[in-house]
Amino acid sequence: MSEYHTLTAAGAVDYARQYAGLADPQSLVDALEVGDGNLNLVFKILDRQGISRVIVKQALPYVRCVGESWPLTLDRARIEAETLLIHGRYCPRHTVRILHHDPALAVMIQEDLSDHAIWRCELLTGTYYPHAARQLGEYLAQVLFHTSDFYQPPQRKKADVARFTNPEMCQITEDLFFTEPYRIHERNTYPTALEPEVAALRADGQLNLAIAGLKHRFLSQAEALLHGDIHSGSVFVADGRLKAIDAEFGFYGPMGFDMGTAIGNLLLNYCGLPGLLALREAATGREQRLQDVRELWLAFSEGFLALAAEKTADATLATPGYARLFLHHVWHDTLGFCGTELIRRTIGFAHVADLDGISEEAMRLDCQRHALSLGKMLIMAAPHIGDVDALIARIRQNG
Ligand code: SR1
Ligand code: MG
Repeated sequence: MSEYHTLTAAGAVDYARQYAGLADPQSLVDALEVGDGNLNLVFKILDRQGISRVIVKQALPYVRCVGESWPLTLDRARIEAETLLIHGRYCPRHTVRILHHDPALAVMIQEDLSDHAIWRCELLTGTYYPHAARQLGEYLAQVLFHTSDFYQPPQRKKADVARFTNPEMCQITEDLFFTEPYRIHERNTYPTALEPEVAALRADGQLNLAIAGLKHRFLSQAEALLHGDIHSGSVFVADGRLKAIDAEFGFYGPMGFDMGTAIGNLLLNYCGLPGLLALREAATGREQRLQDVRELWLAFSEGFLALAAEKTADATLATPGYARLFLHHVWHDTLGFCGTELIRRTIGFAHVADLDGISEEAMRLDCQRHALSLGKMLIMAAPHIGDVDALIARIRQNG
C-alpha cells in the first residue's frame, strides 16, 4: 500500500499497468481525465491505438466541484469499492466490475464502459432504452435483498453495518436532502423567481413534519447495503445492458431511499422534457418515463418477493405474507424519498441537467415549479398512494 498522493495522468497509467491485471500492461500509454461528477478524479487509460482499456478512479480529499474549503473523507473510496464488490457478487450483470482497489491511495480500477453511455445524458436527448428501468429494478432487488436481514445471518449483517458506516457521506445526504432545502441556507441555489415557492416549502409545517420522518428513517433504518446515490448519472446503459457505478455514498439504510432516488431522477426528467425536446418528442418521452417508473418498481418488488420466497434465511421473517407487508413500507418510503430528491435537485446545492439544461428561462421556471409541486405532492400523499398505477395516475393529475 502507498501513502496517499493525487495521481497525475502519467501516474494513473503506471498504476493501471501494475494493478489492472491486463495481459499486455505495457500497451497502456496514455490517460485522459474525464471526471465530470462532483467529487473525484476519473482517468480513462488508453492503449497505443487510443482505445480506453480500464478506468482509474481516485477520491480527492475534498469536494471537487467546490474545492479544498469542503474537505471530505478518503474512506469513501474503500466504501465505494467494497460496496460495488458486494453488489457485484449478487448482481454481476448490472454492477461495474472492480479490478483492484487500494484504500490508502483511495484508488480503484474499474472495467471500461466506453461502449455504454450515462443514462442521464441519453434521457436528456430523448434516447430510449426500453430495458433499462427493468434492469435497474432487478439490480436493486438483488443487492437490497441479499444484503438485508432476509438473507444475511444477523451477526454478519451487523458486522457489515459497522464496516459500511459512512458518516461523512451520509451527512452530505442528510444536509442536502432533508435540511437545507427547507431552511434559508447558503448552499441552496435557485432563481429569485422561485422564492415564493421556496418560502412556501419552508413555511409548510405538515411538509416539514413529513421531512423530519423521512430524515429520521434515513438516519436510523439499517435495512440493506444501499448504493446511496443511484441517480441516472450513476447508471451506464447500452443496447440491452445496464451497469451501476459510483457507490461512494453506500451504507446500510432504508431500501426506499435507493428506490426513491432512482424513481426521482426519472421524474426529474419527466418534469424537464417539455423544456428539452420538441412538443411531440417530449410527450413521447414523458410516456416512456411513466412506463419506466412502473417497470422499475414492478421489477424491484416482484424480484424482491421471488427472492424472499426462495431464499429468506430467518425463520420469522419467512412467515407467509411478511415480505409483502415489508414491501408496503418500502413503497411508502420510496414515494417520500422520491419527493425529497425532486425538491433538493431543484432548489438545493446539487442540481441536474434535466432542469438546469433548459435554455429558455420561462420554460425552465415552469419545469422547476412542476418538479417542486410534484415533489411536495409525493411527500404529502405517500401514505395514500397504494400502488404504482395509483402513483402514475397522481403524476398525470399533477401536470
Ligand atoms: C457534495 S456532493 C453533491 C451531490 O453529488 C452526488 O452525486 C450526490 O448526489 C450528492 O448529493
Ligand atoms: Mg456519484
